[in-house]
Parts: sequence; C-alpha cells; structure tokens
Amino acid sequence: MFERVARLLASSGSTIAFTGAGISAESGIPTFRGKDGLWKNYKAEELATPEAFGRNPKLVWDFYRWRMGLILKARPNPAHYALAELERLGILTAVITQNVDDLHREAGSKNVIELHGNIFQVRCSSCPYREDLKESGRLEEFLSMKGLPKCPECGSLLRPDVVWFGEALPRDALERAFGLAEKADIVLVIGTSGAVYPAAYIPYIVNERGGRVIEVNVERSGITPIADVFIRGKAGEVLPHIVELVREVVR
Ligand code: BV8
Ligand code: ZN
Repeated sequence: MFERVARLLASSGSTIAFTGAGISAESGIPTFRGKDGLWKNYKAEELATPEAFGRNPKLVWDFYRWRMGLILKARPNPAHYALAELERLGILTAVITQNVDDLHREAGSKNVIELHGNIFQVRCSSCPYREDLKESGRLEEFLSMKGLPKCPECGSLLRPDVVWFGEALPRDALERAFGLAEKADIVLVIGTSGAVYPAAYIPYIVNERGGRVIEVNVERSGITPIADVFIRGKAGEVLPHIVELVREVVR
C-alpha cells in the first residue's frame, strides 16, 4: 500500500494536502473532537463563536490565550516536515489547512492556505485594524495581559483573527483552495474528522473531479467513505515513511 501511494505521488501532476488538528496532535496540541480535545469543561464549538465572544469576551480570550501558550511551546512534528519535503521535491503544490497553529509554515512549507485563520493574528471587532503578534513583537504582552486587549486605533475590543462557527471563511483563501482542489489529481487528507464545513468540501471536490483521495488518520473519519486509500496510523509515523519511498522513486 505504501509503495502504491509513493508511486501515485511521484507520478502525480498536482497533489495538494488537506490537514486538520490531527496532524498537530503529535506536537502536543489537543484536537477538537478527540478525548483530550475538550478545553476544561467547554467544547470549542461553544467558545469559537461570535456569540460567545459577545457574551463573555474574557472567557473566549482565556481560551485563546491558553491555546496560544500551548501552541508556542509546540514544535512541528515529522508529519509537518514530511509535507514540507514533498513541496521541496516538487510533488506537493500546497497545504490547505484548517489549523490555526502556524506549524506548517514553521516546518518550512511555503504555499500554505489557512482556511480558518491564524491564532497569532488579531483584528479589531469594529475597524479594519489587524496585527500579527509575532511580527509586532507584542505576543508576550498579549499572553500576560490580564484585561481585554483594545484596538490602538479605535479602542474597541480586539479579537483573534480566526474564523468562528457561523462566520464566513476568508474569501481569497477559500477560492484559492477550491481552485486547487478542482485541478488536483491527488489530495492527501491528514488528521481531520471531516466534520467542519465548508472546509470539508475540499476532498469531495477532488473526488468528484476524478482525483484520488488518500487519507491518513488514526481512525475512520467523515472523509473515509470517499477515500481511495485509507492508511490507519499516526501522521507523524506514516508521512515520513511515505516520503522515504517517494524519494526512492523520484531518485
Ligand atoms: C460557515 C477556527 C456560514 C477557530 C474552526 C455546511 C456548509 C457550511 C457551513 C456548515 C455546514 N454545516 C454546518 C455548518 C456550520 C459549521 C460547521 O461545519 N459545523 C460543524 C461542527 C457541523 N461551519 C461553520 O460555521 C463555518 N462557517 O459556514 O459560515 C456563512 C457563510 C457565509 C457567510 C456567513 C456565514 C466556519 C467553520 C470554521 C470554525 N472554526 N477553527 C479555532 O481553531 O479556534 S473549526 C475547528 O474544527 C478547527 O479549525 C479544526 O481544525 C476544525 C475541524 O476539526 P479537525 O481539524 O478535523 O479536528 P478534529 O478534532 O475534529 O479531528 C481530528 C482528527 O485527527 C480526528 O479524525 C482524529 O482521528 C485524527 N487524529 C488524531 N490524532 C492523529 C490523527 N490523525 C493522524 N495522526 C494523529 N496522530
Ligand atoms: Zn479598531
């Protein structure tokens, strides 16, 4: 099976990867729907919403500051590096991710499409002000801040620049992702339950256009029914193995 996948990848005209929280699980970041996924006694769906932020901005900021702290301590794992290597080998065109943890870029992937935003970016809840906390150097200040962050332009509340439930995805990211899916002859689906839309349409678009869906997950997911190949295993173990074999084939 692994050899077959390596040959398919090596001969593919355009392969994309579609990743979810599972690819970062081995970096120590809890997934959303796994047993370790719950944050204290809340579910992300209840916190990652504009309503929750309107009702209790402090609780939502506590949730995001907790996750920022976790993610800052996390390092990319071999799965992230394997995808960056596939891009360097000229096999992977882009990584389309639902994750907000920035680990694909940290691992060296260049063409990364973040469908749900990035946890280290903030924006104003009323004016167009945006800030990348890593670039502005204000990350530590944000993490240790007791009160609520205010916009330096207009004084309104700042919010994480991520897509909450009920919010539209960034149009340019979604259009680029759907455009790539329409042209892809392989989509590598890594570590996603396939529960969240419209992101989860990506593998379906590739499948409907006759492309192949190759899934890596520790258990079956909402995508498995349309997967041509399903590899049950941890992304951090399976992907480096596949890249090893691809290097043999393209040598
Ligand atoms: C919208 C950012 C409308 C925040 C997140 C149909 C069409 C359109 C919308 C909907 C629809 N049906 C329902 C909706 C509403 C909703 C939705 O999909 N709800 C679901 C829960 C039913 N969708 C929305 O609200 C979206 N917005 O549609 O707005 C609209 C349109 C126009 C104009 C106005 C409004 C917005 C959705 C985005 C929400 N934001 N995140 C943050 O991160 O804080 S979603 C959140 O879930 C994360 O991004 C996460 O990545 C994503 C999906 O979860 P997964 O990544 O798959 O993670 P999960 O834990 O579920 O699974 C992990 C998997 O990994 C598991 O399968 C596990 O087995 C596996 N795994 C674990 N360890 C490993 C592993 N695999 C490999 N190796 C391992 N080691
Ligand atoms: Zn503002």
